[in-house]
Amino acid sequence: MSVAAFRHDWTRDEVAALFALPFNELLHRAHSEHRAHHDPNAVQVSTLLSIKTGGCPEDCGYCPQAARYHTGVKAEKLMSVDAVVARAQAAKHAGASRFCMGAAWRSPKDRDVVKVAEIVSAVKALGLETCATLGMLTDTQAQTLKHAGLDYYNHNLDTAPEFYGEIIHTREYQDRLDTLEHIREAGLKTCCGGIVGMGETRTQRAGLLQTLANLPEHPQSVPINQLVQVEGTPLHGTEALDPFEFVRTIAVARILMPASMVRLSAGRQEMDDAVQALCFFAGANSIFYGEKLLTTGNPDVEHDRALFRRLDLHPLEVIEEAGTVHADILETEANGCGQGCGCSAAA
Ligand code: SAM
Ligand code: DTB
Ligand code: SF4
Repeated sequence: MSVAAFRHDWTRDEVAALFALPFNELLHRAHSEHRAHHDPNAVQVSTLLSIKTGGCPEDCGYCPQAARYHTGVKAEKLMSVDAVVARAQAAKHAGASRFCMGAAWRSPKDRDVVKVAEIVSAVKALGLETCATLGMLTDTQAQTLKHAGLDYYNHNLDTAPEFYGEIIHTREYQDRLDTLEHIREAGLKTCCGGIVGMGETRTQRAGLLQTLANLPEHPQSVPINQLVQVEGTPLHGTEALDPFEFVRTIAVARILMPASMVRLSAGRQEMDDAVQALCFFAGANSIFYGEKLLTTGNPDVEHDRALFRRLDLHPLEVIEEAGTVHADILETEANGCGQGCGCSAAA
């Protein structure tokens, strides 16, 4: 099916009906969709870096970087180009193909965007895909980042429209939709998803996925985060989501947005390996790799390498415009010669 033929007119009832399928039926449908559009054994690997940490004026109820909550996160200024490049180089060496840079801004000033554009160009020159998440952008800011070589912009809708006002009071859902439009119009690829486990109902989880699937284009990348509960944030202490409900959310995202990369995003450190395996079967094909997300923990690199080996997964290779392919260091170090045969010969 061509991308143009994908549906953008899902009703809430239709999405809710997918959530309500018997678990095995849902996973069968999601996995079949997954296989039709993706290599079921390939997982795209991104590394995150917080390039400007904490001190954010927004009040997102989940976020440890909001200045108003006492979470122990120390506010730090925007990192220098050299410092970010050193971290990007290390991420590439460890096997990441995409480098995602996050900043705790409500919306960057034009002079901030100029500095981030310089960082983006330097990271791109390493041969990595680039992604940034800096808050709300104007149309011209989005264009500046595109010209600098930015591939993806991450801007999450986070939850269903009707639940948004219970989690965030300092901006509107429409503000997010407006930035997403600026991103698309600038020709950037969209990375847009949300968080589950914030006390929302299943209907509201369906509402998030319905909104994402009904955007004018499916986001090329759809991060599904499980709430990382941080002491000091209003959502700390929220009742944990049943892990199978998280798997269902991944499966429904895969069915609604068949060609998108669905990222098993924040929350993996708190998740069993078996649940992660179910997520990969249900259609997740992207992860954050590296010990840290922005301010909270992620599984350590050795653990993820072992998980890839145990599940026979391999990192997705990225064909660059110039025609070169990223060195598959994750696989090389895990499997010896890099041919995926599991031998112990050096590469
Ligand atoms: N300030 C920018 C913004 O809000 O768009 C960019 C950074 S913000 C930290 C990026 C995303 O991280 C949020 O949209 C949210 O989806 C996710 N996030 C933040 N805190 C989280 C948490 N505790 N658990 C899961 N996801 C979280
Ligand atoms: C996304 O959807 N999840 C990432 C990334 N995009 C920027 C962020 C997760 C943050 C988890 C909390 C933290 O580490 O501060
Ligand atoms: Fe600020 Fe982004 Fe955190 Fe909200 S999610 S408080 S906008 S850093």
